[in-house]
This record gives sequence, C-alpha cells and structure tokens, in this order.
Amino acid sequence: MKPVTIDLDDIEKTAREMFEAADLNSDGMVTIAELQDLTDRARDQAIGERFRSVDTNGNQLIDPAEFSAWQHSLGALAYRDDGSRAYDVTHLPDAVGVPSSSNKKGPLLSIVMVPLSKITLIEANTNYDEGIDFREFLILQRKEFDKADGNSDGRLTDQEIRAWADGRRSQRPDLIAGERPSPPGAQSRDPRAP
Ligand SMILES: [Ca+2]
Ligand SMILES: [Ca+2]
Ligand SMILES: [Ca+2]
Repeated sequence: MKPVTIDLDDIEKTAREMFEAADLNSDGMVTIAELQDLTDRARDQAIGERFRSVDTNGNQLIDPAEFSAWQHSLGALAYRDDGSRAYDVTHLPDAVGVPSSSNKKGPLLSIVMVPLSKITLIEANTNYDEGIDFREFLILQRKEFDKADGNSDGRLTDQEIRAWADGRRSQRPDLIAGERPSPPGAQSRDPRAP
C-alpha cells in the first residue's frame, strides 16, 4: 500500500475549505466577528440540542415532569467513569479545524495544520487590517508545512509529521527544523516573489 503523504496541494485545498467555512459572508476575508459568530452558533446549537433532549414531548416547553426526568438522568450521567463532567458546554469548538469529512489524509492534516481561531487570525494578519484573506491564511499554513518538512522535499510523510509533532510537544524547535535551520522570527516567503 502506498504510504499517505501530504503535499502543498493538500494543504491549500484543505486551507480553502477551512477558510470558506469561516468566511460567513463570502467576501474573501475572515474577521474576528465571523469567528465569534461561529462560536456563538456552536453554543446556540449545543443549547438547542440540550433543550430538545430535555423537552421529550417536543412542545417547546420543559414541564416539571421533563425537568425531573432530566435531573434524574443527570444524577447517573453527570460524571463519567473517568471523573470528567459529562455535561460540559465549555468545550465547544472555538476554531475551524480540518473538516472531518477529509479523506484518509485528514488525521495527518489535523496534526500539521493550524486551526482557524482568533489567535491564528491575529498571527496571520500580517498587514494589520480587519481580517485575513486566503493568502495570509495560506502563508501561515505553509510555514507550518515547511517546519514539518524535515528533508525539504515538498512532501510530508507520516514519520516526518509525527517526528515534528513530538518535537513541538517537547518544546525543542531546534530538533524539528532538521537539516534546514529556520531561526525564530524568520521572514515568511514573499508572496509576490515568483
Ligand atoms: Ca468575511
Ligand atoms: Ca489582513
Ligand atoms: Ca518531506
């Protein structure tokens, strides 16, 4: 079986999907307000789902019997076996990650690609305007790709990605860059360059 590798086309295609998912008004720019909207929608959806699960007869009201039944179920389920809270709305997604519908490359892309969050937006917004365009987002993703591409052949193998992720976890960026040193604060490539 051919091993799965990631190339820049995969990064660009997936970055495009993430960007379009966050660009709610499709104007080619992702703003903080749009990311906040996405978080709000996720929260509203979670609350809506919770409400519907309690409102068992679906009349849009929670009557005392339904409330009591819900509390009862909470008693049994409030804590999972591992002690974590089963009902926790604090872990809602606040970033757009690699689409879960991605093909078999998805798991590797998820390791190497940066989710589109408010922090990402600030980091990628190199011209300090109201948001990031796709080019700015792609430059950020390519930086990560280049860091992970230890042998600089334009393809990421499973091993390269995992080695890079391990290095990132252990806070040893000097080991990640491999043969090609890239000092902190190195300039990103000029997008206007040929
Ligand atoms: Ca927009
Ligand atoms: Ca910008
Ligand atoms: Ca490589």
